[in-house]
Amino acid sequence: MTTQTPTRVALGLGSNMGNSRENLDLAVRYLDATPGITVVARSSVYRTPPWGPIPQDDYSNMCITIDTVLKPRALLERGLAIEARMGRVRDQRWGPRLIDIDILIFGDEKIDRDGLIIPHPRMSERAFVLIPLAEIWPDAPLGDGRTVAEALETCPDQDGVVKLDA
Ligand code: A4P
Ligand code: MG
Repeated sequence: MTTQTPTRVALGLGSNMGNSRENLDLAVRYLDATPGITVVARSSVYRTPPWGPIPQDDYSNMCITIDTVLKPRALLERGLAIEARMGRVRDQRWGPRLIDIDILIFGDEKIDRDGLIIPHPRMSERAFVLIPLAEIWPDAPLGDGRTVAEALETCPDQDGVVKLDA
């Protein structure tokens, strides 16, 4: 019998449409219900000012760690399917969204193939990713030799990221 060793993965979740905290909860439940995925830890939820060129409402952001036997591409497909099932419509890049599921770190893999990029290329400058991730996996490798906790030391815009009550 062969057993697959699961890989530790960090996911970033964001929402700024509808009831964003319920949207985050539902996405975590769908992920945990997926065969081959076990949710290991979830961060607090943070209210975060919108990053990027498009004026929009504040986000709720959080991170989770999972153990998974899925391959990166299959995990991406699962995330996209959950986004679609929850009713996400893609129009504007960086625009408002009901739910966004980003693969931040997949073990120590580095991937840049067919539109899938891991580690997530913009995570190391984003307080709304690093602050929640540092709560649950401070030693996570960013792929540039730094850990999440180390990158957070020099990360801008941390003041706007506010932890919400549990
Ligand atoms: N894709 C490639 N690599 C990955 C990966 N590692 N994880 C592809 C997930 N997806 C990945 O994403 C476009 C495509 O990227 C996906 O179909 C997938 O095949 P998208 O979610 O449709 O588009 P997007 O999210 O608008 O683009 P992008 O570049 O992922 O945007 P970001 O960087 O995620 O920014 N402000 C706050 N405060 N909080 C936020 O969460 N999010 C964004 C979106 C903007 N401002 C924000 C937040
Ligand atoms: Mg995205």
